Order: sequence, then C-alpha cells, then structure tokens
Amino acid sequence: MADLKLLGLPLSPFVISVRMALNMKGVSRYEYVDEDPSNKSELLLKSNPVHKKVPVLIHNGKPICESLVILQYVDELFAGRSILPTDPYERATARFWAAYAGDKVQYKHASCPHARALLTSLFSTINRIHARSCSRRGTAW
Ligand SMILES: N[C@@H](CCC(=O)N[C@@H](CS)C(=O)NCC(=O)O)C(=O)O
Repeated sequence: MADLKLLGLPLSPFVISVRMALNMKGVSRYEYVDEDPSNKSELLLKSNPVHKKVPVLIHNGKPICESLVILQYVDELFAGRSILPTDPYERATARFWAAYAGDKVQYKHASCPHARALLTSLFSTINRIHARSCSRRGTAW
C-alpha cells in the first residue's frame, strides 16, 4: 500500500482540492498533518524549500508540491475515473482554468477585510458541504 502523507492547513482551497482529488480516487488511507503557518515544520521546509507552502503530498518519502501538480500526480497514480478530461484540448482547458482560479485565490493577501471574510466563509461552507457528503458515503474525505 502507498505511504501517503499530506501537509495541509484548515480551509486552504489548495489543500481542499487535493483532499477532494484523493477522495474522488477512493483514497482514504493517508496521514493528514495540519501545519502552523506561523511555525512551519522542518518537514514542510525540507519538502517544499522553494515555496514553503502547503499542500505537499509525500509519497513513499518523496515530496510533490503545488496543488495542480499534486492533482495531476494523484490522477496518474491511482486507478479509477480520471479527474481531468481525457481529450488533450479539454485537459489543457481544465488546467488553464484551474491555474486561473488558483491565481485569483490568494485570499490571505486580499487587502479588503470584507473580501477576506467572504472567501473564508465560502471555503468553510465548501468544506462543510464536502465533509457532509463524505460522511454520507462513509469516506474520510
Ligand atoms: N500555488 C500554490 C499555492 C499554495 C498556497 O498559497 N498555500 C497557502 C495556504 S492556502 C500557504 O501555504 N500559505 C502559507 C504561507 O504563505 O506562508 C498551490 O497551488 O499549491
């Protein structure tokens, strides 16, 4: 069985997307570790020395960084329904919009407190809805 560890943060849309991808592939056995952004672990700094950000997926001791890279890795690694479309043009389009959404979602840096609050509440709602649907299906995530 794969040895999988995910370094994350609560309410991070990037982390949520990786957890959803693992869930879509039916992968529920992995260790999830919440990082403290004000006191990053040695493991995070060693695993993602370039950006020092979560998510980082550690597979059999090897780190994979950047949510879109991780999503693609998870898609290729595990059998089951593909997360990305099979058609190359549709795949490229999906990657384009995923990267665009990722660029826009730097909510931590949003200068407007209302925008920050709105996005935080939005991600918390997505998290709750997803957790509810997982509990209905009996999966961890
Ligand atoms: N481009 C990165 C963005 C990841 C990112 O911004 N992660 C945030 C959490 S939402 C983080 O680790 N922040 C800690 C920091 O900036 O020090 C990805 O797609 O994985």
